[in-house]
Amino acid sequence: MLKGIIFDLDGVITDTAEFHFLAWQKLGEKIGITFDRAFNENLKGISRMDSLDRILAYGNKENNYTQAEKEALAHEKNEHYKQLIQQISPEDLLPGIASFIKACQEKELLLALASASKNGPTILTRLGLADVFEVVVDPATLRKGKPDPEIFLQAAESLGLDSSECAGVEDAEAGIEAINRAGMFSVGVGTAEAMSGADLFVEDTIDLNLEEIIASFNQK
Ligand code: B16
Ligand code: MG
Repeated sequence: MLKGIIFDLDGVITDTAEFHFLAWQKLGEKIGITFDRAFNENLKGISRMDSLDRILAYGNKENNYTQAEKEALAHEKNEHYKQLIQQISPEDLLPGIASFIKACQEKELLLALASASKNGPTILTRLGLADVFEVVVDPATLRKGKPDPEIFLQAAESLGLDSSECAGVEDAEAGIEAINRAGMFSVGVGTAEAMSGADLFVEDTIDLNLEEIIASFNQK
């Protein structure tokens, strides 16, 4: 029986990708690396330090910085990002998410957040969702990022549920792989091609339907 839903943040609950892009772009200007929104797609769901490594590799500067210098660069990006996310409000919830969460609460499902973002709690507060999730996994406690299942396994354990009682909702291919490897029912938001690994997919958050997810979950 479905007892818990574990949500990704960026791309599922709200769209922070543009803010990440603007903040990385500003850092890129300083270190002489230019990239566009298409490249930014490669950074979705990827941790801050892994994102920096990808940007440095893209600019052929992967050997130009010590670990301490890279940490300073990642910190600087995060300072830009923290400024930008101050403007987030409940209006920035993706379409249909408020009613989907309400439907989950009416069914008394337990809710968790499994985001790679260390800014997750701040963003939830800005969105007016601070009290909605029983569990918010702290990504600083994880050894491995998505597609490793660790973040979803930790979310289920903290909810007091077995993986088989949970569904995960993700917009990134690495996220769907993480949910599947955690032994959970995977719900994808995105194109049929990108979400081909998901047990169920919708093209847009507005199409998330709890009854449909429960029916499909029960058939699996
Ligand atoms: P932070 P998600 C991810 O969020 C973003 O998609 C990714 O672009 C970002 O680098 C990562 O969080 C870390 O974010 O720098 O705020 O710790 O999709 O896992 O909710
Ligand atoms: Mg995401």
